Amino acid sequence: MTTIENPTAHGSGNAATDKFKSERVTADTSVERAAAIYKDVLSAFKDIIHKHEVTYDEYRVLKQWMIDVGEYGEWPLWLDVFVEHEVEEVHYSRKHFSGTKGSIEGPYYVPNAPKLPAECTMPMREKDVAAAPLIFKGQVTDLDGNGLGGATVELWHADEDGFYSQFAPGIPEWNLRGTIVTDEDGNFEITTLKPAPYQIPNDGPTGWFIKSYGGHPWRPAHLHLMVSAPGRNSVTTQLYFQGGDWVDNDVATATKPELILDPQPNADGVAEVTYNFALDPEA
Ligand code: MBD
Ligand code: FE
Repeated sequence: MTTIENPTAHGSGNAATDKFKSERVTADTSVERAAAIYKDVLSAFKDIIHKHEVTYDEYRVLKQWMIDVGEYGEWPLWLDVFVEHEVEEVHYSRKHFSGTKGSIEGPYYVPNAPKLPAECTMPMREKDVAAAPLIFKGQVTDLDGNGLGGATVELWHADEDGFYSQFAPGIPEWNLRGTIVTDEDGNFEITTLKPAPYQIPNDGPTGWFIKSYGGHPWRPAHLHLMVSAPGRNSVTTQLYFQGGDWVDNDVATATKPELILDPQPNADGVAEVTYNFALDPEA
């Protein structure tokens, strides 16, 4: 694991790049399919260059920027913010899924977070305990509503300052990360904290890119989840908060109306919400 010296785009970017590189990925794309895709990519580039009469200066700035993105380790960040959403939509629709909607994984998932029982509190520091607590409960089921005992709910999210463990310095390795195992009826009840709206790291080339077109770097407050059970399709998704800032204007365009929580105070005054996950059969 890389040591992150600064909570900067460069620091988190390098950590995300190292994590991604640790797994060598492949795809079983045929030569014909590769040819069709690359031809369309290049043809789209060609059309854009002609349509906007792109200048040599602009071309060189692009080249320099792409080199910078790589050197800062920001390809996972930039791609997941600006491109992953489209791939996720296609993934969900081409398999004709009808269970819980997915959303993008983003650059900060880490597999194999420590296992936690169905009723649990997320690993957190004192400063996290002092933040706004959230009780998040629900059931993992199949498409007919049958509970799936022993399903896993992997949950990871940022702290109040917008930092993810393993991608910012000085945070315990598995802070606000866990693999929750549902009880025999598929239920879980997790105590965590309500994350705050989140600025993607923007002091590097991804931030320069956003500034260059007058955009903003914000994502709404969100929980990341990966829900799995034997024989079922795993769903990678995110949950957001009703009425929260940036829910309607996410830089990563990854919100969906089905993925919005509306926690209410329980008898103890703690924000509590129920959200159930329905998993499609394995595709
Ligand atoms: C995040 O936390 C995130 O969820 C995405 C999609 C991109 C950057 C940081
Ligand atoms: Fe995130």
